[in-house]
Amino acid sequence: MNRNDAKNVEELAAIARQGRLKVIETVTSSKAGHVGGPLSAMDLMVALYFHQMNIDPAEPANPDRDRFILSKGHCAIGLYSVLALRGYFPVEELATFDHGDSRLQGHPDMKLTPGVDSSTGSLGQGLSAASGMAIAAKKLGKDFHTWVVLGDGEIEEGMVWETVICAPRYGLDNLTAIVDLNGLQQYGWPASATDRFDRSEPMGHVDLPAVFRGFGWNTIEIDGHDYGEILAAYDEAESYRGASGKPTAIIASTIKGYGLSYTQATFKWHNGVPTPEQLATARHELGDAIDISDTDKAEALA
Ligand SMILES: Cc1ncc(C[n+]2csc(CCOP(=O)(O)OP(=O)(O)O)c2C)c(N)n1
Ligand SMILES: [Mg+2]
Repeated sequence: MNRNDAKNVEELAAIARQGRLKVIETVTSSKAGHVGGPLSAMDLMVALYFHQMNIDPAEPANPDRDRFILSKGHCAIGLYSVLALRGYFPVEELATFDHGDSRLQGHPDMKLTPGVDSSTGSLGQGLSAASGMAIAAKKLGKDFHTWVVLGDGEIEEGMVWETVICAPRYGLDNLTAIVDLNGLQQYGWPASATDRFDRSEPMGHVDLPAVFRGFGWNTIEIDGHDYGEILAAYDEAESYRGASGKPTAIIASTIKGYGLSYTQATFKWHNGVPTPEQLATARHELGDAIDISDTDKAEALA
């Protein structure tokens, strides 16, 4: 395994556009799935799978591979699109998404899908599972990094903070938590006086970097759609492994539904099924059938 497949910034951006289009096409054809969260985390996941992580799609169970956990498991179709484009299974298999007999269930299942390292979907659990993997690596003398993507609504779950508190005590500098800070969760603003409360900006009132730092984490803040910043943050997190004695938190500011005009910055596309017209708009905006092996074309589109 190695990082020989590492791509440059323009190639990564082109792959992410294709990944976003796969999300929209798949959700449209399966008539199910989430949109906003997969699109906000797409650049973060593309940079991990196509540049950062020490992985080999031909050996998804290699014990020395880097691990990835999509803790916000409702964004499964985003992960599946990245895994398919990276070669873990045929891109055509995406068409089976959320079918009863598919390997690609609505939430990730580590027993079904090549490349899925942890089953998720019940929010709040992924960081704990990841810290277990990171502890195991330390105890077994294994040389791998465990990466996790969490949602900003998800981190309202108390279990997340149990791991935030204890991971530094285990010296887990081989663990990186990436918070997809898109400012939205499942619902929006109060519709009436009897509505529950404002559910936007779940972490809007919290100084997250200061909180993670206070609990003893290395902390990095980035624009989660800027590949220069993403790659620099990943390199910094990797440089801490075996050196800092602390886990790393990357607080990534993102836009929910990023990359597509009608899904951007609205809770209304947390989930939903595009109409044929909206699918056509996505194909127009994201570029139909970009061949990611065609570097010239990818660069021209960047
Ligand atoms: C324990 C648990 N509670 C509630 C849900 C239902 N749920 C699915 S997605 C979601 C909102 C998540 O928001 P966020 O973490 O911000 O994700 P993103 O914005 O990236 O989609 C909720 C409440 C769940 N899957 N698990
Ligand atoms: Mg969110």
